[in-house]
Amino acid sequence: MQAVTCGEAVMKLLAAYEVDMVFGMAGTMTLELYRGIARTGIRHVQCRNEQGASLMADGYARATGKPGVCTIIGGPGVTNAATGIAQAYCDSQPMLVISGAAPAATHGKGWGAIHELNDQAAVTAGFTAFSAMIRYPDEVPELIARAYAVFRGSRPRPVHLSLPRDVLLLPVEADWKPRRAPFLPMPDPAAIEEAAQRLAQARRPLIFVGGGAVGTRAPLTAIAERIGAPVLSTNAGKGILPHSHPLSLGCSILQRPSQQALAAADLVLLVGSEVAAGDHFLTKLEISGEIIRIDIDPIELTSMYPAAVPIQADARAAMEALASALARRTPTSGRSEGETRVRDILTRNAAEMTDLEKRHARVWKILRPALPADTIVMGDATQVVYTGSFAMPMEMERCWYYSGNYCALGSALPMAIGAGLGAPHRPVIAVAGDGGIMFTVNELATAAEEHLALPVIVWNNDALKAIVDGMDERQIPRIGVEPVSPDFVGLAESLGCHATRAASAEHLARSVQTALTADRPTLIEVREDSAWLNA
Ligand SMILES: Cc1ncc(C[n+]2csc(CCOP(=O)(O)OP(=O)(O)O)c2C)c(N)n1
Ligand SMILES: [Mg+2]
Repeated sequence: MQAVTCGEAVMKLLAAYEVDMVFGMAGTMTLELYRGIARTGIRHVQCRNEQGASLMADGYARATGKPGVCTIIGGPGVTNAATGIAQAYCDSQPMLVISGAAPAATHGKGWGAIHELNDQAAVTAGFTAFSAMIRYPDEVPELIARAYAVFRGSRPRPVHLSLPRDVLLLPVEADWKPRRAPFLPMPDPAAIEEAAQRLAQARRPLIFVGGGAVGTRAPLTAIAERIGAPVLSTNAGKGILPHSHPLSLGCSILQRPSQQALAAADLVLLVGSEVAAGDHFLTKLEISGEIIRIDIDPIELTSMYPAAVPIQADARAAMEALASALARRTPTSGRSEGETRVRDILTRNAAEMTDLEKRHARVWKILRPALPADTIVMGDATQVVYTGSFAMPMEMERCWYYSGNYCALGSALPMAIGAGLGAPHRPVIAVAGDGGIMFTVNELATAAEEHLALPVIVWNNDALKAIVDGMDERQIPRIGVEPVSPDFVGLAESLGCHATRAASAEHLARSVQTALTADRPTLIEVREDSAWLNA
């Protein structure tokens, strides 16, 4: 075998793991990675800032189910990318960050090497499954195999490999090959029997599903219908049970009647969720009944919502086993009782909506019929998205993403770009506030360059409104929460996009539909004070 550089060998190995696209920003320290990108034919998407790269990789992972990959420089490349990596960590998304690093001999010396970052692996250790500084090329195949074991055989989370610029230049003669990832953990049959027994005996059961339960629709539906359990979801679990199902409470955990229903349930089946506060805005949800938890991560099973029946397993296998075990039992509670409870809770949820939430809901009511059912909606941390959690119905899973857990402003646009590139057959839209869009608005240039037919809704209330509301409520003077926004239409046009300001409900619907087939992204500004939103 003819020797290639370590940088090229890394990309060849990633291509063998079926990596077809990377999100990155080149630098002199990572040039050899780019030789590998060129030789393997992997598509390179050039971000405008590494924060965009990591968020695009996250969006790509969500849309494809495959790890999103970043190729970035060390030092500022890594610190810029930190936000997207940390978000993927919070939301259990697979991501492989391949970064450069200063030459190995300079590490820890403080010599002022270019892009010097003291103990770079430690910088990302807190928000990755593992972060390793590679010293010898021979370490690469094992560490990449370990990364894929995390992605495919456990709770997926980001992995960061730092490759010093001198290591990237070293010759590699061996032909590196992918290794098999472990199978997912299967549920203990005794635990499934105990869970089924308890569910059959429950009088007022409730099921709560998160992102880890994606892919469990069939057994979830069977279990819910068998025991008449209302099904509540987190943002990440939205659409696993279709919104139109008579037992679906959707993602309404922000609403008080749904919170009360959860508190009053005598047994809760909690699947694939850490029940993050970003989904309900409370310090802790009240749950008085016992909890049966299914989670791939054993740490979760003893967390702040401890399980009476802790089942460590792949959610799909566990739910299928549970559905079969329940089919052999006669449940205490029936389907019609559950459906009556759901109707009652949804009615009370609707009655408690504020005027502002009704205005937000109107936006979603216009958007829903304008968007195909399989549209991926990437939501930023804006009030219209918080309301969308419960007001935007989803019939399919993996279509609604709001990362309330890490809650980083600016995530929606790059995530939408990554999703659009990863799943070109799927419609994708981004929704961000006037504050949030400014964090990553530069990536409109990336989307334009990639000719993405991406509608980008900017919900403009001339404020960091969520914080304004908090200050007003606590009678704190409004400091630093009413930034002057640019002319969004002019800004987007200068970055190579179409742009418009919605002038009516019909105009908004039409603009979104046109944008979904356009030759470039379209920024659509929607002003909160639009008179037509009052209707
Ligand atoms: C990176 C980051 N910085 C600060 C915050 C705190 N924060 C949460 S919501 C918010 C206001 C966002 O304003 P905008 O995007 O206009 O949405 P709105 O609340 O007005 O709907 C801020 C500053 C955050 N979530 N993320
Ligand atoms: Mg705002």
